[in-house]
Amino acid sequence: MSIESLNKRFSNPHVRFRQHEALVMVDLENDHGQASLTTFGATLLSYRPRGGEDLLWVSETALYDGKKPVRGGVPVCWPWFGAYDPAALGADPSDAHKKGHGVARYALWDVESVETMGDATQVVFVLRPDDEIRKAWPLDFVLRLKVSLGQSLEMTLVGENLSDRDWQVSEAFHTYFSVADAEGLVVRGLDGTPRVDKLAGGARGVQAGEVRMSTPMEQVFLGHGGPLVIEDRGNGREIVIERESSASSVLWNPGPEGVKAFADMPDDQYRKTVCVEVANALEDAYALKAGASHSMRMRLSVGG
Ligand code: TA6
Repeated sequence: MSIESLNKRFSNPHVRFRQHEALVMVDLENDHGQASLTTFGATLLSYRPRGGEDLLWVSETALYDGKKPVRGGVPVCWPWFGAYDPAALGADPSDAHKKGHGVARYALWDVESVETMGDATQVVFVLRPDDEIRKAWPLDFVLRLKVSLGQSLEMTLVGENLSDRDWQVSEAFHTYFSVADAEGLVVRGLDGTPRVDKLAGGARGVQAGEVRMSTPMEQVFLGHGGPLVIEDRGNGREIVIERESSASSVLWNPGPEGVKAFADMPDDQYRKTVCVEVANALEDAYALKAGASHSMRMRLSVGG
């Protein structure tokens, strides 16, 4: 659908569609702030609470070609997180190995609705499998992402299994937060939580005290669903992450060497972002029964 038709069909004083290179962007603005998304991957790329700075980081060298996910914002990882694992997932796709973090972030989603709900503005994106997706994931589904700009920014991912078999879902909001300095950044809320250190060969342990980020870092925290707080002191703010139906948190930063492997991330940018991901990963993956649905919710806001 053309930009003109989208603006006509989903006409709302707080929502505007526009083209950016190959991508359709959706801009939201109301008394609570501003947000921008693209229909490619249904990726949130910007969230600025009124009077504040952006909570999200997007790479200056990100691609907007509709082929590769935009590096930054909130990529949606579904129905698997990380590398494809046929043993866990049960399907036998031919080219799934090309698609880390699932099919959703590579797909063009449709806009299903745009609504004003009280003082919030909500956009719902919907994804149904096409031939391209079926090559990587042959089982039928419908996936919705509801994004609401209100007092906070709320994202709800609802996956429905329309096939006749059960399958395993792992998933994440793979959020790239914008921070003054990733090195030594404190993330609260994970004290006492079991964790897996991917950079230490999957070594298991239990987090003692608050997390102090190092660069690089890649850890998965399991079996807890409490809020997380990023102490972004250099920017004079705390970023608060609340969630529902998410039992894992993934903390990731590529570090000074790892960043060199990312063509769409300038080498000096690794200190400017951390991924703090609301997820269901590893043993927190769950069975999505035939005919059933599941929603995972994340709420972002800024505190003191
Ligand atoms: O969530 C952490 C992670 O899985 C890392 O292993 C990492 O390389 C990253 O996400 C980015 O993945 P991508 O496929 O977007 O390049």
